[in-house]
Amino acid sequence: TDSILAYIQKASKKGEKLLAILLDPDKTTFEEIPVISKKIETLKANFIFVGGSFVEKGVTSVFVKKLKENTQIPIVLFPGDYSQVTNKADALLFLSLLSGRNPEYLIEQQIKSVPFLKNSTLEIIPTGYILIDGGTNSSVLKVSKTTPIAQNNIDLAVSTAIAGMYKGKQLIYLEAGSGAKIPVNLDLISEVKKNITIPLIVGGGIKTKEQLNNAFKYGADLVVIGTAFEQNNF
Ligand code: 1GP
Repeated sequence: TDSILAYIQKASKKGEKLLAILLDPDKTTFEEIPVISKKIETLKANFIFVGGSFVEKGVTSVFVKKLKENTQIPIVLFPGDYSQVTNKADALLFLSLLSGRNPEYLIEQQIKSVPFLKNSTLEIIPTGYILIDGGTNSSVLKVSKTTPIAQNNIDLAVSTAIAGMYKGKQLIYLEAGSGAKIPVNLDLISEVKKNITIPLIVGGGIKTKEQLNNAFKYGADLVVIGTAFEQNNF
């Protein structure tokens, strides 16, 4: 079978759009997992992303194990911290916060994950993570202590994405922050998409079907929905 990355690359080439539901183990109880898994299957989501900014050590691995008992949908780790990495998942977005200038999230966290990863079978996907100002002081901003790129600074967003591609990232993730008031603006999505040849993930603050379809239409290959799913809007 295809790796997760190959699957995303193929879909992107064919113009097939992918959906990921983000679950934060900090906000979801183990008891809810069976019902939530059913709901995600009904939505025909392609992936379940698992991660959060404040997840306690050890919780993610139990959480993913329980998810695996309830669904076959591939599980991709989207960790806020290296301590969330677990072998129980299928793949790991190996994130570098390219919009930020905090070495902790450019290289330190990545180094800390290596003693675990070098003995693991997880698929590791180099991902350039770019924060766009979503109009809220999101957890990513608080935790990373970085400044997001302004929604109208399309040139900077594009150059950051291209630099990420040149650095060897296999995916670019445009993030407005979980619970963002303003999702990534559509022109920014389309300009970034036009300028990269690797698949594009978009997430943060997408609350309606219309916003989802627009993100796809303007160039997102994969859209991530967390908060709106938790609030039963999807
Ligand atoms: C956050 O992009 C994801 O990392 C999803 O954001 O919770 O706003 O859907 P939401």
